[in-house]
Amino acid sequence: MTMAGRALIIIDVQRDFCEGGALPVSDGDAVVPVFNEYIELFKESGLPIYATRDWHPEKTSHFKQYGGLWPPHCVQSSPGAEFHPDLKLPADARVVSAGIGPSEQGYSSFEGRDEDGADFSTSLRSRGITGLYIGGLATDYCVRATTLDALSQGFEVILLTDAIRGIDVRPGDSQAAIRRMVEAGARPAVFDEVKHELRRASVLSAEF
Ligand code: VGL
Repeated sequence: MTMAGRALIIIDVQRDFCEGGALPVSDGDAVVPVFNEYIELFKESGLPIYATRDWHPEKTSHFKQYGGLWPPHCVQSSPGAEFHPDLKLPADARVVSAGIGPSEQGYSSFEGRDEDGADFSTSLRSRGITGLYIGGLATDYCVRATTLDALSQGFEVILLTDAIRGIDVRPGDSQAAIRRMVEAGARPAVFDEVKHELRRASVLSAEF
């Protein structure tokens, strides 16, 4: 098994989805230290890292006051749209923004674009990436939508179950989302499994 072609995908770990934010995900901050370990592991392995973000205009049909479901959150260039301040994103991480248009919901990162304006799928494929290690916020919305799109577009998905948290508008939504993603072909894994996987492929020095 070769690990080339794999990437870490950090979904929407932004201030507004964390404690004190506009749409806080319960225990959302808990993914930050876990991601910091994944980031070290992927950096050490020479594998690319993507961070996606919700990136809405002030007026969007995604927000309650304009017909949507949600309080205003992750408004473009606002403090709430910033990545969590403790997330140690490397300078060369690629950033993908979604939900940019006034009628885009942007749940799936595959509706988003990278800094060069390339859609997410093109951005990944142009780097030869075919396997995605996905985690982030929220399990039952953006993680779910992004994972299902990735699988339907032929990417392999490893779901990082120790680095996801959900909103659970209805109790059980996150558990149902995990079941759905696994049924669709996502393989669940936690940090130690991913670490051993990368090590077995010997892109990682044994002492890491
Ligand atoms: C999200 C609800 C509303 C997410 C975005 O990032 O999962 N959830 N907007």
